[in-house]
Order: sequence, then C-alpha cells, then structure tokens
Amino acid sequence: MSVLVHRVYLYDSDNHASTEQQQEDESLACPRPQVAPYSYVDPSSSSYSSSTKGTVAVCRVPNIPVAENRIAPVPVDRSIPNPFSPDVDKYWSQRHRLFSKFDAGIQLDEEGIFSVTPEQIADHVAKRVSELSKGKPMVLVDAFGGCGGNSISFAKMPNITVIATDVDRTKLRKAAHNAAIYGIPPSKLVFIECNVLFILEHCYKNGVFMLDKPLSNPEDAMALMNAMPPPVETECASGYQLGGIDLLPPSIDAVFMDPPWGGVDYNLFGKNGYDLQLNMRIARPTSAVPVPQGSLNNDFFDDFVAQPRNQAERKAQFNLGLDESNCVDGAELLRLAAAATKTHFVIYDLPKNTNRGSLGRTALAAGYRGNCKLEEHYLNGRLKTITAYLGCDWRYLLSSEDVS
Ligand code: MGP
Repeated sequence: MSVLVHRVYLYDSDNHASTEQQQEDESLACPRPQVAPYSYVDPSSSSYSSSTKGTVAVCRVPNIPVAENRIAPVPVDRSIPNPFSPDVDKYWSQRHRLFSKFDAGIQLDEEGIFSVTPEQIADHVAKRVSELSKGKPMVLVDAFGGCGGNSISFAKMPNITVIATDVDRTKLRKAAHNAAIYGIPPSKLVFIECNVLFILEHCYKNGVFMLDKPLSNPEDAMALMNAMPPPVETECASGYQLGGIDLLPPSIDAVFMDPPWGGVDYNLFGKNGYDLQLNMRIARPTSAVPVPQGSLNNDFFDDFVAQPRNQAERKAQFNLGLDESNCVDGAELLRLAAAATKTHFVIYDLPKNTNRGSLGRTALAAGYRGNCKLEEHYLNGRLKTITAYLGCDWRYLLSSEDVS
C-alpha cells in the first residue's frame, strides 16, 4: 500500500474561493516508488488472507507549482467572550474560520466548536469529492455529522445529496439550523439520529440498503435484532427531515467520516504519533433499549472536557473510561465503511498527527490495496487537518501535470 501524501495550501478570503498550492517536503520526499494499482479485496471473502496484506510505503506527490494568490487571513476574534470552557478558547477565537457566516446565528456546542472542520477545508474536500464523481449525482453519508460543517459543504455541491448521521439529536438540530443559514435546499440534506456503526454494519452492503432483506443465517438475524436501535421520532428541523433509520435512502455512493479523535488531547501523542488502531475509539450503541437522555445520546468525550492540566496525566487519561469491548478502532471503522459502499469510496478526516504508516496499515486491514491519497490541509500556512481518499487509483498524481 502506498500512501501518496499531497499538501494543499488554503487561505482565508472574502469570497471563500480557495487557492491551492502544492509543495514538496524534502524530509518525506522519496524516489519515485513502484506504486501498485488500486484494488479492493473484501476482508470477509475467501481470497483475503493476511499474507496478501503487503507493506506500507509513504511518499509525497512531486511538487507542481500552482500560481499563488495569498489573501490576508481572517483575524482571530476575541471581542466576544468564549461561552464554552477555557479548553476551547483557541477554537472560539477562530470561529469565523469555522463558519464564515458565524455571525448570522451559527449554533454549536462545546464538542462542535473544537471538532467542526474549518469551512475553507470542508469546501475544498467537498469540491474534490464532487469532481471525483465527475459531476454524477451521488448520495454521501456524513457519518459523524455533528453540527453540520462538512455536511453543509458537501450539500453545496450540485451533484451531492447528504445523509448526515449522529447519535445526538440536539447536534443534528443545530446542523439543520446552520444548513438553513447557508441556504441548503431541504432536498439535499437529511438528518438521521443513529449510531453510524449500526448503519454501516447492518443497513448497507455494497451500497445497497439491506435492512429490509431477509437474513438466511439465524445468527445474523439475532445479531441484527440485538443491535436494532429503538425507533425515534421524525421531525421537521429548520425545514429539513430529521428522524431515524426509516429515512435512509435505498442506496449510498460514498461515506465521509470525521470521527471523534478522543477530544482536544489527541495532539499529546506528538508529531506522527496518533495511531488509528491504538488511539481511535468509536463506541458502539450500548443497548437497543432506550436509555435516559444524556447517556447513550451523547458522544463519549463530551464528558471529558474537565481534565487535569498536567500533560502526562491528560495523556494517561486519553480514552480512559471507555468500555473497550464495546468500541471499534479506526481500522475497523474504515473496514465497515468500505464494505457498506459499492465502490468502497471513503473519505476519512484524521488528526494531523496521524502516523502515515498507521493509515496505510488501516487501509490494508480494511481491504484496500495498491494506493490511496492523503491530503494535508494547511490553512494560512498552518497544518490543520488531513484527509485520506480511499477507493480510487491515485497513481496519476505521480506523473500527471494536472494534479490540482
Ligand atoms: P487543533 O489541531 O486542535 O487546533 O484543531 P489548531 O487550531 O490547529 O491549533 P494549534 O494548537 O495546532 O495551533 C484543528 C482542527 O482539527 C479543528 O478546527 C477541527 O477541524 C479538527 N479537530 C480538532 N479536534 C480536537 C477534533 C476532534 O476531536 N475531532 C474531530 N473530528 N476534529 C477535530
């Protein structure tokens, strides 16, 4: 597996037209590798074996100069005090980068303010995904929709319809409110309150809705019965449909995932130190029985904001308190998403300090072979997020002049 690393520079601008530039980082530059073509082997098929997993190579896409058009950055704004905890001060002061229309009444919660993708980056990723589908209509699941940043950017694309899922209905209501501020038509965006692990594992296989199909294996039927979420009400939230799995469409084309990284302390693992298998934990639904509001319906790290100030202690407490037996790691999450879609097209937003080799190993474990692309997003010169694009062949990046 070759992870082709591609640096993207984005700058604040008044009209939010993004400017990109790619540069080569000498430290990671490597000789033109022999990159195998992209393919996918279903990990549950007989042709899959650990001996075919292969090795991981990380290399940068060569430098291709693009005209630069630098625009003064949006200043950080401390004029209004941060209404959340001091842990998120820096995100609050950058709120106009998160949403250019923040002052029109954008609604976020504590988790939303530190995990929403800055609008420039979200718009860039949405544009890339739209182009990859060559303008053909596509249905994309935003697996951890939260307060709506990425969902809104995807729904801005004329050919993308978005299914935004989240365990927390209050977040989805905020997302709907925010989407209305951006003028997203209600036909482009549907909100589903459900743990996305259930949707990926039980609702779709090869892109097709499976929940209404009979299961021949009694064990599978029992597993489904046990995992089935309780029914939830459908409502109209700021003009959008918000409800349960009964609102899911008959087919999906791609899955976008910006999962919880474990909260603001993900950075304590240092440069290149975040391992998708060791450090990422996504909780499964704990029970099919409805539980009181505020437990199952909250993301697990909502409770983790009041942490000790000492860095070593904070690191020791990372993911502490999670029931490991009820969680999937970043590799299993990718495997589920890959199996749910027909083309295995998955877009995976990750912490900037994700170990690039760990991404390659995660992709191999999910069934991907050959190559994938990893974009590093620099906003006004600072690395903010990275995004892996899996399910396509990226070898052309090593030779084509037309890379942007
Ligand atoms: P950051 O790296 O924590 O801060 O978040 P920043 O502004 O780069 O600060 P510095 O200290 O490095 O200068 C950068 C971006 O990563 C945020 O705006 C979010 O888009 C995203 N992000 C941060 N966190 C803590 C999370 C998270 O827990 N989950 C998700 N999905 N995204 C996050």
